[in-house]
Formats: sequence, structure tokens, C-alpha cells
Amino acid sequence: MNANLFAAIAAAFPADVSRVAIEIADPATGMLERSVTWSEIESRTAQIANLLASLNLETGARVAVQTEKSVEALMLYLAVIRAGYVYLPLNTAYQSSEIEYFVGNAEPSVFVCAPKNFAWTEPIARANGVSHVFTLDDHSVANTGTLLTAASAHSSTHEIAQRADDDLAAILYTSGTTGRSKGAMLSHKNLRSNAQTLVSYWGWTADDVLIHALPIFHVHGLFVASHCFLLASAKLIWFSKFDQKGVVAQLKRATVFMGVPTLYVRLLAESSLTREACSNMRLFVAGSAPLLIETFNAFRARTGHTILERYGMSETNMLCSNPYLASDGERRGGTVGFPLPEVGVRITNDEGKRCAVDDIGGIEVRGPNVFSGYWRMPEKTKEEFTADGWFKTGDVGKCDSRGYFTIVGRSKDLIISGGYNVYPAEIESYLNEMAGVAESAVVGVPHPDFGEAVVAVIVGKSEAVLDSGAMISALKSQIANFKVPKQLFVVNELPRNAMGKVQKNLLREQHRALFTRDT
Ligand code: MLC
Ligand code: AMP
Repeated sequence: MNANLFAAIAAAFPADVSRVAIEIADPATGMLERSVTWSEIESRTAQIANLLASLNLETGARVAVQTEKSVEALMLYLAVIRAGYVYLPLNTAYQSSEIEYFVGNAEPSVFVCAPKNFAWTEPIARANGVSHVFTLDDHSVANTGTLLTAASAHSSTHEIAQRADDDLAAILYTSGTTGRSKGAMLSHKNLRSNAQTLVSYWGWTADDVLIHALPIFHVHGLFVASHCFLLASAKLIWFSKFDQKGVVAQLKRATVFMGVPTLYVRLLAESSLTREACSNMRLFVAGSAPLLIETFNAFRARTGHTILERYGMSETNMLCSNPYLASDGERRGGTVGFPLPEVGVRITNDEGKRCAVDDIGGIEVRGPNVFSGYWRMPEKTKEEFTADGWFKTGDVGKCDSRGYFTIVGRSKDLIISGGYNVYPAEIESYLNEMAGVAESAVVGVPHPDFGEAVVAVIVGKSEAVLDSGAMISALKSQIANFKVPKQLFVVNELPRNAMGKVQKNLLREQHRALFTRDT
């Protein structure tokens, strides 16, 4: 048997491959622009896979990709898996120092970038030993890039590369609480088993139509959404960017939607979101960040649909889900439901003992979905697993007597803003290097749109005159825009406890109402 994830995807292709698989919508209006058939998925991924195979890359070679969201980029992902190489997606917002780190750390053999970024990313890639640099654009723009031009010279049939369960399929970088990002190594089995579980648990069929409006460089859009549609041989309505008007315009034709909580907040702000608009829908899934109970309730009141909240991570794919079938229980707002079939989830205390019902502790997980470790970080990997092989998620939660899990916080110092993770330590390290800065503390505070927003508090060196606007501008040129503090305060000193540790809880409390509507 070929354990390559693409073999499972290809086996699920519909008998009639002339059927439309993907309809591409104009993000703002929702109007359909063009479509892609299953047979085109087959031939386009084959051509790119043949191109990759012709490069004589070593087994396990990484293909790093930083391109705008497009169906072509999805084909590239599938082609990398198909050819048996390792896919390394990079957020389109990353700037040069971030790209430099990822490329230097992962040592990819191939780097694919957006044509507009070629001038600055190509030198970084070459300096880090990347032998092949390509560009990739959307088909809808005139210049489609060198990747598709090169691929078009290759055959449109390709024998799927033979891979074993534990062979690496993807590396997803997750930011570190201390130091730099870690690459979570995901195998073909990790991805396949989780996708198959979700297709079955969420009741997917070939009649489903999924609105895909999430980015494709993270678990949610790349794996959860794309794999479910592929393994169910369903249909996608593809949005290159989320836009609430465009999405609502297509809801009537769709059956499933997946989003981070911010997308639900934005949908609710759209007056055309009505029961009628959702009459064809069977499932709304939320995850990647806590869904506020207010959003859960407001969505149900407006649409008649109860959002299904689930919980996952880059390192583990999906872990918990509220029930799909009413016979399995109700969907409870504020909870992430039950562990998915085959996934083990437990709550432990500081001594590593299992907590009693309703007691709060660290969330630990295991299962065929859980990654094997961090890329070239054996020590870090060891620290994050218990002696009996459970992965310590860094999330804090509890389990009630009916088996519903609730996430109550995080032991990791992490901010989740609009579904993107921001590690304060990383932002603080950039701030601390700026001229005139003595020290800094970065916290997350409630934000009506993004859930949490990044806020920085700075102490200047004596005599230094700090300009918060100039500091924010400087940060924008260094790091991804979603990590840049929305506000920056200059103070005389940071609150500290008796041990001298900065009391971030006091800073969070002080700035709690900064962005909330009633201020
Ligand atoms: C954009 N901006 C953000 C932001 N996104 N600020 C904070 N947090 C965010 N998430 C800022 C930009 O910096 C910019 O500011 C301004 O908003 C406009 O940028 P934009 O790109 O036009 O924004 P928009 O398209 O509106 O994007 C918002 C969004 C996007 C919510 C659609 O952030 C998004 O797609 N989020 C989903 C992330 C996701 O898929 N997460 C899944 C992770 S997987 P300025 O000042 O520069 O103009 C995972 C595991 C699991 O967690 O369980 O699923
Ligand atoms: P990432 O590293 O981007 O994969 O983010 C994973 C983190 O997102 C988890 O460790 C959780 O902290 C958070 N997360 C994912 N889903 C949920 C959810 N439904 N509720 C609360 N937090 C979530």
C-alpha cells in the first residue's frame, strides 16, 4: 500500500472527473469567475510533481512556499505531497528577517514566491543554499510565474511517489515562547488519519459544497478545509480572501463553512446574513481561537445554525470537536466538545497526575494525528512530550462530567489575534533592540474584531525620547503586520512582583478596555 496522502486523495476522486471540483469566486462580490475540474486537479498536480521530480531533489527535500492564496498554490501543495517531498508553507505577511530564519532553518531545496516578492526573497533563498527558486501567481493574472511555465513542459500523468506512514509530508512553523520558531514535522499518516476522521465525524458527502475563505498556509485552511473537500470528493467555492459580503452571497449554494472566530464576528456584522441566506447550509465550523459565547449565541439567533467549535494545533491537527450528530450530544458554546475518535486528550496537574472532573490542568494529547517532533530540535521535542508519550499542548483546560472539554487559558505566553499566533517574546526582542528602549512587555487585550490585539508597553532608557508611531512603523518593516502592536505605550516602569518578574496580568487588566466598544 502507498501511504502517500495523495494516494488517499486520488482514490477518493469521483468516477466522473469532468465534474467541477472548485469554483473560484470574486472575493468582494462572490460572483463566480472560473472553475477547475477533478481532471484538471489530476493533470496540474501531475505536471508540477513531474517538474519537481525532474530536479533530482534528495529524499525528504523541503519545498518552501510563500505565495498569495490561489488555486494554483493549492495545486502546488498537492503536487509536493504527490511527488513525495515536504511542504513548507509560509505566511504571506512574513518579512525578510522571518523568511531568512525559516529558509536558514529548514534548508529547503526549492523556494516558490510571489513574483512581486522575487527581488527580495530570491537573494535570501540563494544565500541559504536553495538551488531552485520559482515564482507563482494566480491564473487570473497575466503573469502566472516561472513555476507553471516550467511545469507546462512536463507530462500530465504522474505515478504517485511511494511513501510510508511516518515519512514527512509537511513542516509547519509555530512560534516559540522563547527563542525562534519551531518546525512541527507532520507525516503522511498524521495528515491522512486526521482528515479521514474529520470526513467521517462531520458527515461529509460528495454533495457537500464548502466555502473556502481561509489562508492556505496554516492547518485550518490548508489541511482541515482542503483535505475534507478532497477526501469527500465534494465541491469548493474558493475565495482568495475572506470578504463577508462575498461569502454571504455564496452561502445559498454552499453546505459547509469553516472560519476563525473573527470571520463569524464579521459575518454577523453583515446585514445580508439571514436565516434565508443559510437555508442550504448544514454545518458551520469554528476554531483556531476561542469563540466567544456572545458570537455563538448571536449566530444561532440570526441564522438558526449552531456553530460547531473544534480545537486543534499545528503540531496535532484536530483534537476535539463538538458533536456533529444531535444523537451524540448538543453543541455547547464555550466548549470544544469531545476528543475526536482515535485521539487521546487528558488534563493533568503540575505533578503530571490526571485531574478530576472539572479540575483545571494542562491539556496533553496523543494519537495518530500528533506530530513526531520539531525539525532539528530533539531537546525541545523531548521537553514537550511526557515520559509516557503525550504531547503537552501548552493549553490549559478542564473536562466536565459529560466529557466536554473547555479551554480556559494557556500556560504558553501566546496571543491569538484573528486566528494568527503572536508570541510576545518575539515582539519584545525586536522592541528591546530599538534605540532608546530599556525594556518592553507585550500583552494581548480583548479586541472586538480580532478577539485579542497586541499591545506593547515600553520603558525608555534615561534621556531617550521615544516616538511610539515611529517605533510601530519600524516594526512594520521588520515583522509580519499582524504581529505589530496595535498600540504602544511608553511608561516609566513595568509592574513587577517580589521576584522581579513583570506582571503581565496587571498590564492586561490596565489596558483591558482599550478596544472594546463601550470605551
Ligand atoms: C490582518 N490584520 C490583523 C490580522 N489580520 N491584525 C491582527 N490580527 C490579524 N489576524 C491587520 C493587518 O496587519 C492590516 O493592518 C489590516 O489588518 C488589514 O490587513 P488585511 O490583510 O487586509 O486584513 P484582513 O484581510 O481583514 O484579514 C483579517 C483576517 C485574517 C481575519 C481575514 O487575519 C485571517 O484570514 N485570519 C485567519 C487566520 C487563520 O487561518 N488561522 C488558522 C491558524 S491554524 P495594517 O496596520 O498593516 O493596515 C490553527 C490551528 C487550528 O490555529 O486549530 O485551526
Ligand atoms: P497554532 O499554533 O496556530 O496551530 O495554534 C494552536 C493554538 O490555537 C492552540 O494551542 C490553542 O491555544 C488555540 N486554539 C485552537 N482552537 C481553539 C479553540 N477552539 N478554542 C481556543 N483556542 C483554540
